[in-house]
Amino acid sequence: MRLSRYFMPILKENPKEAEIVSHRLMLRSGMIRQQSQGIYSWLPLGKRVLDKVNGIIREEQNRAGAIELSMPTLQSAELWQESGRYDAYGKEMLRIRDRQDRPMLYGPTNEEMVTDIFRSYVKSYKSLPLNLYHIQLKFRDEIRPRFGTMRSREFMMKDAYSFDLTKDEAVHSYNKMFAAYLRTFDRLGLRAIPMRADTGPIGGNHSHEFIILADTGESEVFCHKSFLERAVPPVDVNFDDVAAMQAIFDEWTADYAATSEMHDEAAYAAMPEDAQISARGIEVGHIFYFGTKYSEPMGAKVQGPDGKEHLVHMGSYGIGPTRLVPAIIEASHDENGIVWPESVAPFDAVIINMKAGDGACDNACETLYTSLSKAGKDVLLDDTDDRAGTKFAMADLIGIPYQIIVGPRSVAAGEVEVKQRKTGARETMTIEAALNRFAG
Ligand code: P5A
Repeated sequence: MRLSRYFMPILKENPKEAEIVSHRLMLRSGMIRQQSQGIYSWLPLGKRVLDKVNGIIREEQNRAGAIELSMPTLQSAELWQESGRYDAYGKEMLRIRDRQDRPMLYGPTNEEMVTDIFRSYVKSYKSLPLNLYHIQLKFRDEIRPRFGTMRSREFMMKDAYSFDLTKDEAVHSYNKMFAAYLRTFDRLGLRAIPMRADTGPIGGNHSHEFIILADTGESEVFCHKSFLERAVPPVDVNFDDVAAMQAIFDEWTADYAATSEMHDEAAYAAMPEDAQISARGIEVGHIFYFGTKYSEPMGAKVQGPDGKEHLVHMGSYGIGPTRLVPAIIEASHDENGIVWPESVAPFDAVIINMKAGDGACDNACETLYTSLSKAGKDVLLDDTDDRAGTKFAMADLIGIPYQIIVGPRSVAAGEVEVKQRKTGARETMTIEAALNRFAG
């Protein structure tokens, strides 16, 4: 992408409405724009990051055996009347009427709709286990939307729904998602801690929130410090191995970790004092097992091996991508701007032309840009005629992991300078060496 032809509206001033650093940096770097209270456009730079986050979520869901589909944002009220949640959900649900005066709603979640899909097609235990997910916008008319996309009214969710014949099998499905979440957050460069949590309007009595520790987090949380060091499941972990999945769950739930709603002061106090962490956290994921809460009122049954009809046992599993992006920034920034983990960076590298219009600089930039693009890398070429200082500040602000700096003096020697955003480390190398380093 050539910056001169890109759309990245950088703000020079600090936006006044932003109370936390991630919100400020997302606005300043032109990632998002508020359209009305709690409703945001994702501008091109932000959209790139969001897509990378969703890509990682998708890969890990697929690896764990979940299957992607796409359900609509608008839902008919009828389904929610069947489950009994239409009245129970309260003011957070945006209720709409269509031209025939039929009650509709903008989905805050999809348990009812996916249960309807399931009951329409699946009739036998032989089709189980089944886990269906989508990555789709949701709407919740939050009382206090704030901190940009951290708590918005329209937001994106990856929501997965599992269906099993028995409770034991449903527990295995839950454990699979639990392990997939550990891998997902790790790949996003985050340390997420699973904590016992309240189930709220989704229901059931077995649930875990995945929490990132951050001073600006909205939840009050308590946990053992062992979570900060624990290794996540490896890429080749076998999701079909029931015992292995249970062992991962057991290992990650052995030590104390709970949100304030589930906090047990006595259990917390029983831990050695130097192991206690009492902090604030951001909830980036939440998983639930709720048994037959939806299958029963909605009649989602399958024929079992005994020839009889059985209500299916269900769970649902949410991750908030539009919350994860600011959560990653909260965890990874410095005084100059964002420091993206490589896995979600909007571009792998930015080539900074220090003297646009200078033949040798332009040529070197073109060579680097074309070769790296051909190698499948996402590169941004700063080909504008801004001052060098402005270009460096912009590159730092938007947090691209590597800056390849092309200036007249180094180019005359056939060299460029490479700066790592995270450490600030600089290295001079030949253009060829830079190509080899980044094209690989
Ligand atoms: C699980 C999947 C559910 O809705 N039903 C389907 C279950 N869970 S949840 O905890 O209510 O939400 C799941 C995740 O969505 C994100 N999230 C939000 N992100 C931004 N703004 C919001 N207002 C918002 N509300 C929820 C969170 O990451 C949450 O863990």
